[in-house]
Amino acid sequence: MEILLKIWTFVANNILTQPAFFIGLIVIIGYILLIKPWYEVLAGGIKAIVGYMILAVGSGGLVSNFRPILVGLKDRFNLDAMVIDPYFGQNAVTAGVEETFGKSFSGVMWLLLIAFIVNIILVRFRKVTKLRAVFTTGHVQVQQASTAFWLILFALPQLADSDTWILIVMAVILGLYWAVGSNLTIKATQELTDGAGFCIAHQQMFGIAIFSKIAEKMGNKKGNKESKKLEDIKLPGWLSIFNENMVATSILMYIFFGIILLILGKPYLVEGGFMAETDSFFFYILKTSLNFAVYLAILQLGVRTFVSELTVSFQGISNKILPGAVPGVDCAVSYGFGSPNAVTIGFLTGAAGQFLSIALLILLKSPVVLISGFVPMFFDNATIGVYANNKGGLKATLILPFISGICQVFGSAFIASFVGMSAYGGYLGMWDWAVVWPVFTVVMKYLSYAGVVLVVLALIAIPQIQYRKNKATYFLITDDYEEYKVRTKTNNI
Ligand code: ASC
Repeated sequence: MEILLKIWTFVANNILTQPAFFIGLIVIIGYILLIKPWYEVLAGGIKAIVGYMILAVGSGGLVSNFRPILVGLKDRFNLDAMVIDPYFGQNAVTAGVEETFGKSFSGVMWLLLIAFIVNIILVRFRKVTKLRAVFTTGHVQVQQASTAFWLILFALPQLADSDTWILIVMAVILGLYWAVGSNLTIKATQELTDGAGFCIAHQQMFGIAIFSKIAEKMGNKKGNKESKKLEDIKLPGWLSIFNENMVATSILMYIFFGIILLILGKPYLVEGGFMAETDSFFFYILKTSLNFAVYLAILQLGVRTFVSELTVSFQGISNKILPGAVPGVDCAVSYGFGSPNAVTIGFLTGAAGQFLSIALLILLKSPVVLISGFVPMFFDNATIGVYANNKGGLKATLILPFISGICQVFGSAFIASFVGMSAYGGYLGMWDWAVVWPVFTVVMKYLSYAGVVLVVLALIAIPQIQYRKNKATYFLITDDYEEYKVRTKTNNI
């Protein structure tokens, strides 16, 4: 037993929570199952791992450059505010969970093991469960596990007495959330990527599903010129420079971060060690904001490097061991598809929604004030922007991430103060955790174990409802996307 746990801990630490190696392993297994020659297995594995690592350089660069700038606003205005961001959320759990509940969560590795097995079993029995997605983004699962630990203990404090019971309740609810959430993103992602064969396993899965549905309704209005997709809009004259993503992103980010950096002011930035006294403020702003376009380009290169390997190799897994399964990957993978300008616009309108909501919190003298974190502001809203554009064009890309930003702020302010996390400076803040999990928490708080049963039943019911609404094409969309396209066009399902 001891040795098994050691092996598992090693695998979980080095592979399961490291998406690059997890995806690499999946690609290698997939190619082996497809009986490819060894050198193709090796080459595919390397491209998958390096590609994912490139993506991580891009997303990590964005986070490390821009997170301190946004958080700087809190210090600059001496706000007693919590930050909505996974990093601050995790710190808040570490800082406060022991004090609040008298215990901390040490069972993360067990949770990942059980949840992973549950996920595989649910997909293996897809005929019954209607679930098709395997979660591969372990780093967000760890973040979610610590937040869920707090939320569930808050709702059911009696669970604190038993490590086994808390583990079981968490594994069931989280495992289902992962399987059901990623499954919910399959249709929109297949349609975005023209059948690339993956879906999203991240922190805004319900958000993607809900906003894609709304965008579809917005885009469907016949003769609605504004619902043109961004990639089909060709701006005239000098505005045509915005047709090119790198130029558009650079200019827009220069304005956006330029304003924030001007608000922070040179003295603050010098004192904080961001820049030297002798540096030119103008060039500092220029360099910082252009870095955004640089990291975005790196991120997209990473996606291009590994996605085709994953698509091809996963056929080995879905043909041989897990029929009809699709891998769930990081939301940033979607930035390699559709219009790259949707990434930028989604981020900016999401930011506008967040800033407006924060201003309202301050004006209304809310007992909790929060400040935007970069990860929810960018990764949620850019993702929602990409999906919104694909279904509803420009109008949806402008409106839906804006609404998402509002949900993130008010939802997080509510739940973090309700459960007492705001006192410890942070909350996860991603869309599902600002909207869906607060609902789970309230239901469980007021109905206790009956609430747990209700949440579980609701989660189980979601794929069943999806299936019943589209029986003819539900499995076809992953099994044979070309055939799906033919059928949905001709039958107009
Ligand atoms: C998160 C998180 C990150 C990013 C990354 C996006 O939720 O913790 O580091 O999103 O996964 O690519």
